Amino acid sequence: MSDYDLIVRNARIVNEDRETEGDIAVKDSRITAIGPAIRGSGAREIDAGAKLVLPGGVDSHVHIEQQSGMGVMCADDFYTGTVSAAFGGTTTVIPFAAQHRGMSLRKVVEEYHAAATPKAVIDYAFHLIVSDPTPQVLGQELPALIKDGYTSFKVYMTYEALKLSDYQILDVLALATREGALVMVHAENHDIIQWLAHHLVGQGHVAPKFHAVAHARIAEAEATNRAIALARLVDAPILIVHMSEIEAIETLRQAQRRGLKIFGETCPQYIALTADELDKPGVEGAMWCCSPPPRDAEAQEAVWAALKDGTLQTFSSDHAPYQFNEKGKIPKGEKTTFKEMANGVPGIEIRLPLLFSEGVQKGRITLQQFVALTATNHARLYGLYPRKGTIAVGSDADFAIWDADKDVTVRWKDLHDNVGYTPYEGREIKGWPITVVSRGRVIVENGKLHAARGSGQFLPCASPDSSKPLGRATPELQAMGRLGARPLF
Ligand code: DUC
Ligand code: ZN
Ligand code: ZN
Repeated sequence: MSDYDLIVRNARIVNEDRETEGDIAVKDSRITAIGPAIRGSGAREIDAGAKLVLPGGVDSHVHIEQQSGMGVMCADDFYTGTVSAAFGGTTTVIPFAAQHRGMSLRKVVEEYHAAATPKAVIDYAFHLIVSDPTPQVLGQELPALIKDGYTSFKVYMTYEALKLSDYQILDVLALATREGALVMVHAENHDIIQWLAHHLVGQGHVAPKFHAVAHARIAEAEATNRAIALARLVDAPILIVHMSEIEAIETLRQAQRRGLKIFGETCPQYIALTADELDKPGVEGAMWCCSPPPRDAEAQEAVWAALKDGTLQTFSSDHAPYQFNEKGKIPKGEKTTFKEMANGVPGIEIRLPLLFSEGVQKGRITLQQFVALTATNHARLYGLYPRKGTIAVGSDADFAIWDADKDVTVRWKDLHDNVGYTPYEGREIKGWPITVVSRGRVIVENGKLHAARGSGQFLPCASPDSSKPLGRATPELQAMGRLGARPLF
């Protein structure tokens, strides 16, 4: 009879705050001991050969088996999406349960569970997308869902079918502040985009490259500033997702310097792609179309600076998988205008290797920052820490052994998603996770999957650390109170 289920020996263990050398012992899915030369035996023992062992990635922005606002279904279901994540060293995903107008959020959540339960191979939580904040949703459904472990929701400032008015966003922010949830904001000014697009299309400029023109930088900068103002009014913690743009990032940095609980996320496409990629013959550029769009080298440098100085807390994939065909990216084939293309790029598998290669190997960020940006900060912000996001006694045994010297030329045929292309085809990457462990199960080894469909578990989230203390009376709310108005929350 072994003492442990698994022992990984001779590991270089890196957490967000320190690096140690030693062994990791696992029993009943959790880490039960960490230290030099752990005594006792494991039913399975792996010699890490002094290789890096990093926390399993937590990808807190993925779209899986979701219908987009434009009605296009993702190419990845909960099986292919989570398998692809696992091969890239990610052991937890937080996809969206997306409400479309007229739907009950409770019903939406049930449907996403029905889709994920039989298929997911790694653990998952859910954010909610709130597109219809009716009195029923605000008064009953959301407070009850927060108590049940859905403690983060995304609101959109653009996309016709999803966007909320500032008034509606304030309703959602006030509720989040009161109930202990984190609101994720897609910050782009809808009218700027619509106005530019209208004039571009009117002049016949419909090719994919004009998507990047219509989704102007100033649209992101303005909406970021406005989202922060709305959050300030009610002292709500927010996270601005997929940040790509210099001025918006600087606005975020200044808000944080003022002590506001405003967080920021960026994604692989904003460090590794530029708008030039959309400039291809015909509609081919649609493969690089996402919102906000990739920008330019100067914006990439601003993103790197913000990853390094801590302005951006999370590096997520925003995996939005659409095949390059009429059911996906280009609903009207060669006739598809940039306004009709499905928005989003795949990246769930490449997220960690790309940041490792471009960030750690090239000296732009440290290994500890890499761990914080890909795992620990996600777990903290979304109420999964310390169960996820760290290699520590008592935490779930989620980690990956990395071969930091492995050279990989990215080819879609070697990835595990169902998209049919990767925007990173032909990129050279140095460093890849070679053995992946999820709750003590060795789920990826020697290029093979060893996890059954449906073996991933749902993770209810606690209220995020960021939401405490809640609802500090802001000057505006205090002024209302002084004049005799009832507290709003
Ligand atoms: N933009 C989003 O807001 N979501 C999915 C993909 C994208 O490009
Ligand atoms: Zn978005
Ligand atoms: Zn997204």
